[in-house]
Amino acid sequence: MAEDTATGRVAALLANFCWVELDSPGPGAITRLLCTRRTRLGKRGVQICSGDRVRVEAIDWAAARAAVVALLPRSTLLARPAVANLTRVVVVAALAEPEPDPLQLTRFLIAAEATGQAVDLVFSKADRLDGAAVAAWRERVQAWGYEPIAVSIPGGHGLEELRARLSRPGLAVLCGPSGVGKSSLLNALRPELELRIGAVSGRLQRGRHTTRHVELFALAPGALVADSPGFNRPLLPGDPAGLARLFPELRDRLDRRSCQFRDCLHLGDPGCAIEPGWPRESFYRQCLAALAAGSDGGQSRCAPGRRLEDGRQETRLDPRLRRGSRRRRRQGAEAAEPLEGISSPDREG
Ligand SMILES: Nc1nc2c(ncn2[C@@H]2O[C@H](COP(=O)(O)OP(=O)(O)OP(=O)(O)O)[C@@H](O)[C@H]2O)c(=O)[nH]1
Ligand SMILES: [Mg+2]
Ligand SMILES: [Zn+2]
Repeated sequence: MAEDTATGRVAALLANFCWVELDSPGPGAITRLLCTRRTRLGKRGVQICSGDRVRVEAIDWAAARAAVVALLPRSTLLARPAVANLTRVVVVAALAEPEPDPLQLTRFLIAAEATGQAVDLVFSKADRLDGAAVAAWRERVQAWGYEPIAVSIPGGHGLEELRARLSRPGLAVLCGPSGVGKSSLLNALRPELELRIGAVSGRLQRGRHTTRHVELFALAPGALVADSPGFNRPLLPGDPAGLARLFPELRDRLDRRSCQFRDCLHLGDPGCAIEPGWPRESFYRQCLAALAAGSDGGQSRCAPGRRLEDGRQETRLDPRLRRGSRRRRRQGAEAAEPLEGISSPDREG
């Protein structure tokens, strides 16, 4: 490989810059480069996400800087938090502070299932409820098709089980509302990370949006974990007919028996394989209604990147976009122009 080009993985996105973790160390054992980038790669509108594999050029090894020039093909994509090439989604819900909201939790799980990757459910702050209440939540989500890991950081419960799950090769993404303890979990698993955490506050005991961008960390050889900013309302995937298959408890039944009509929405129609009265039925109906009302589009701002999967080709960056302006370069990595593209939605409530 020529000296001024290399490949690596986007470990974190700042406003106009990203950190790229190199596939193999460069001169001086450099493993990370601070790279200029634009939120869109070239005219096709492809946006870089954390987790993306990229090619960098114009490397200044002494300054550990370079420019991202191409996006390598993606295998998977989570729309929000925007993470590419993930292999596992870990949905984190607190058992208290903030109290679990089963409809919101269902939306997080739907978004996770839509990636087609492994999905785990973690109940955090198990120390805040008594054993019977924790068991009640466990049974509730078992009926949804999930075997949750209940974790208490003060008591150390569940942490080793979580570590084992996250140490499998691949890229796992922690996601969930603000204040549920995602960064705290990573600190408990790897104290030297010293990630910023924030107290919950207010009547609803909401978090304070402490984590501001997605960042990848190594937990074991070949095992990366992404911390992400909390948010409240994941979008639903756009296709109403596909929604049922994102509920594991329905998917199992639909695998065994099919409905009389191929486009069945499982709302009590004749010949439907799904018996009415299942535990998450009202959430399913609310999600369908939201899709029908058009209040949910599910279209990821990162979605154009999917096109790469067909082409299996690098997407070259328009040369005019390779470098930020001189003004921005002088300002340094943190003080860039207002957030655009995929960085901004993660900052909403
Ligand atoms: N009692 C208790 N508190 C916890 C536990 N885990 C985290 N917390 C507290 O929950 C609060 C929020 O923790 P964070 O780790 O900042 O939450 P987060 O999910 O990363 O939040 P955002 O970055 O805003 O998305 C902090 O006050 C933590 O101390 C736990 O197991 N038990
Ligand atoms: Mg956090
Ligand atoms: Zn049906």
